[in-house]
Amino acid sequence: DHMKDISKRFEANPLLKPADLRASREGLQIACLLNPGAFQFQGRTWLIVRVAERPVQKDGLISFPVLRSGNIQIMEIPLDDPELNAKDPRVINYKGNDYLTTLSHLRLLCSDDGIHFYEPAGYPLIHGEGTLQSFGVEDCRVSFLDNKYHLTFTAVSENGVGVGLKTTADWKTFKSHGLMLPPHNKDCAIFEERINGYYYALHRPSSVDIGGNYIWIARSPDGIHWGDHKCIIRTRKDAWDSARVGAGAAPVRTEKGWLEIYHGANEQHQYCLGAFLLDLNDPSKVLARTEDPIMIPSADYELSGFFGNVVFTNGHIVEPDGDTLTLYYGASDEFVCGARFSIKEICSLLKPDHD
Ligand code: MAN
Repeated sequence: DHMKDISKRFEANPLLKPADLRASREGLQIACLLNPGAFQFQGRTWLIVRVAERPVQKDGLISFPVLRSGNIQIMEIPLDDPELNAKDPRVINYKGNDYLTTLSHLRLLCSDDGIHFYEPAGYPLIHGEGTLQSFGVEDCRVSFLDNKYHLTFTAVSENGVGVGLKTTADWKTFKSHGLMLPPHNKDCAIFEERINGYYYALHRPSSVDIGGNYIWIARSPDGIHWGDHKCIIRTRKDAWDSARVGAGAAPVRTEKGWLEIYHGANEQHQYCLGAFLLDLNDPSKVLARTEDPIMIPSADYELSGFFGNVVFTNGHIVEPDGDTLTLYYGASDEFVCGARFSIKEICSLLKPDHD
């Protein structure tokens, strides 16, 4: 196997596990703590983690929470019900309808050293709101531009999986901009600079028939209305990213182009990380892409957990040296972890794209 993992995992991994935080309500327990967005605010490093909760499970039943008018409704289904399919720990199908086994909200954590995170007092939890978020909010990317933090996150409901947008300047009051991109779409990251006057975003629509789980780019004159969609990164046959690809956090500006860290999964649902480079002046042009992954699940907390064999990122910090990328990631869909990369080293592995 020639594939090389170039990450330096934190010795303190996992940084956070479900037992480290308290459930948001009585009767629920935290099943997974995962996929954090990352940002800097008031001189500290912050994570906005996805907290996935479910009721304590009873013998012979599967139970899961759903939001209805701001209240939690618990659904309970006998495990031997012939109309139940509960093979995937993340999603179930009952009577032809899909549900999530857990309900996610977003929670803020902060730290002085980027390693030890705690819950600061006085910041709200971000719960799903309304009929387009009744199955929760997940996997938030945070982009800072126009003196505001832009939060793009997965909004899940019986209507589908879409991209929600909120903005905030103080992390205490939020402006909701509703659904930025309709279902089926997720893994959306807004660039942290305008390019030739336009806002840009990476996103990942999915198609059940022709097409697949590919990364697209869109642009917007105002950061609210998006168009000019282009498909830029596709899955590669027989490769580590053969089944799905999706953007991580906002791309990093380098001399050679916009560097994006992305996740790719294969048919066996193994999730690795890779990178690609976009033209600085026209980011819909792909210049290069890594052939092999730059990070592969290998630590025990990445191999087994709620959904094993997964490293997934949607948050990072570029350190003041300009080369160290501190990447925060979800391991096994259960833990929050950290790893460091050299941006130069990632760039040295990029190969011109001939897709
Ligand atoms: C997939 C997984 C789940 C997630 C749903 C909805 O099934 O990533 O963890 O809850 O999509 O986004």
